[in-house]
Amino acid sequence: MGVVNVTPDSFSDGGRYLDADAAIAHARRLVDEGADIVDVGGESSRPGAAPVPAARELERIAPVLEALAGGAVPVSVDTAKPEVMREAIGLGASMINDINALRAPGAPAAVAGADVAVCLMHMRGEPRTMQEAPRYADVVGEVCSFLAERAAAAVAAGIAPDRIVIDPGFGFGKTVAHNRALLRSLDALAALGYPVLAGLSRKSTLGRITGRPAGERLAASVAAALLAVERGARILRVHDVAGTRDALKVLEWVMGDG
Ligand code: HH2
Repeated sequence: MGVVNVTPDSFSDGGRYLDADAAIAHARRLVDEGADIVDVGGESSRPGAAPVPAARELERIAPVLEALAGGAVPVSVDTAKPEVMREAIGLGASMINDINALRAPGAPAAVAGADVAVCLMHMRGEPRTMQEAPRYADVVGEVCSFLAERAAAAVAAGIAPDRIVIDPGFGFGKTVAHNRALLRSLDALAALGYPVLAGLSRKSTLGRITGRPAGERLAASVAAALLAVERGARILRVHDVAGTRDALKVLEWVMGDG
């Protein structure tokens, strides 16, 4: 899954693809590099980010979605707002990627009636404050229970289980130690029975480990992506598709029997 941030303030590429034509060209480049899905977002969720009104978010993503929907790969829309979900589905989105796991009132209903996939992500708190001393007694257990509960709520709202993807939400209300525990135990999430999406690309934990700024975390991101796949991740949300693809080919070569 290649990331297309149509935002002025995303943590690693804010402002680069705010213009619709630049975002569309970037998305097409990611598809050429081997993305199977593109994930289009109009609101940054970096720690401390201010919320964006639904109308602004839609203004940003609509032209990009219109240009890409029905094209070579399915388009996912990264949003937590039911009104944006509904409009995005009307414009041809194939997946709703909700960092809030459909907790907003009306969000399950916005998705239930449409033939789209949904990603339910774990987040502690909200982006504005989520990195203020997050604490867990058992981070893996708590994330698993949360995702199991949100998946059950989605099914109860009429979303078929085979439309659901789950995600531990690396960096969303988590310290470096929490992210490590979750990556180590990703197979526990996979055991819930839903495909697992992992988003570690360029994240600050990788900066803490390597001492590198967001623009220089390609090697660390690719390493984290491979570790996630080995532990059961089925979808990787990444900014750098070409490098990740090459690494996956090597992994497939080692694991395969051809
Ligand atoms: N991470 C980000 C945004 N959306 N969605 C899912 N399902 N999982 C993630 O890990 C995830 C996500 C943050 O990355 P990015 O979009 O590059 O930054 P920003 O939120 O600043 O736009």
